[in-house]
Amino acid sequence: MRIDVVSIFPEYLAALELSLIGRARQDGLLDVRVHDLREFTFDRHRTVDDTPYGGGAGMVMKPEPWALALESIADDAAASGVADRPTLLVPTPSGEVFRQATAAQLAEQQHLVIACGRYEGIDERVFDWASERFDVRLVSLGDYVLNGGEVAALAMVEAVGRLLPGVVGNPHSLVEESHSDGLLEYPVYTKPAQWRGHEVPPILLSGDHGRIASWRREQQLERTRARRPDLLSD
Ligand code: 6GU
Repeated sequence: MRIDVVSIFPEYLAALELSLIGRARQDGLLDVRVHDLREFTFDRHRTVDDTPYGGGAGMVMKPEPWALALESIADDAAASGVADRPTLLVPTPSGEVFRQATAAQLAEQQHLVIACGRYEGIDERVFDWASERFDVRLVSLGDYVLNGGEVAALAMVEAVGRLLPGVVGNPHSLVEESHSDGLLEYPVYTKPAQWRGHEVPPILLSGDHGRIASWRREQQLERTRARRPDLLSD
């Protein structure tokens, strides 16, 4: 899979060189390219923002640098033989919520482009224009506000990247984790069995795999009821 990320803070994305995703890139499983939006400006101050039409607080990202950046990425991908229509992901608190199912859908794509906005957002016309060449999806991490799309881009690349074949060493760990079956994960324990006056639930030491499996399922349901009842009702 190829993922291009466009940002005015490309250094923010340096974390994608670490850990599982960094390894996947080294192994050639994931081709991540980070671009500086300011490379697509031509004035002395490399301006990417301007005041909003209609008034109001803050600044809006100008459309032309985005068009030039996205065009150059789409042209390059087409020239390097990426056949599929790319998906343009736009992290924004006004998007649809990014869920495990979203990550799973995106993991099927050949090419993702993530447009990290700052300030009050990107001129809306960029999304209309881009829909000719991209499947455009505005996506939010949840109901709170971040200062820009970079932290969300990190989350999305990690959530999608770990679903690609070969990225997670033991693919079984993808099956038994929170949200993979619509429930929260069961609690886990390791040695020692007694620790600072707290003990491991004895059933886990019983060796009875059938009873352990049903205990874990009960724990999943109980936690989901307590912490995320919304997952059970919809
Ligand atoms: Cl995706 N972007 C921003 N800027 N804020 C957010 C978010 C995304 N998701 C939650 N808050």
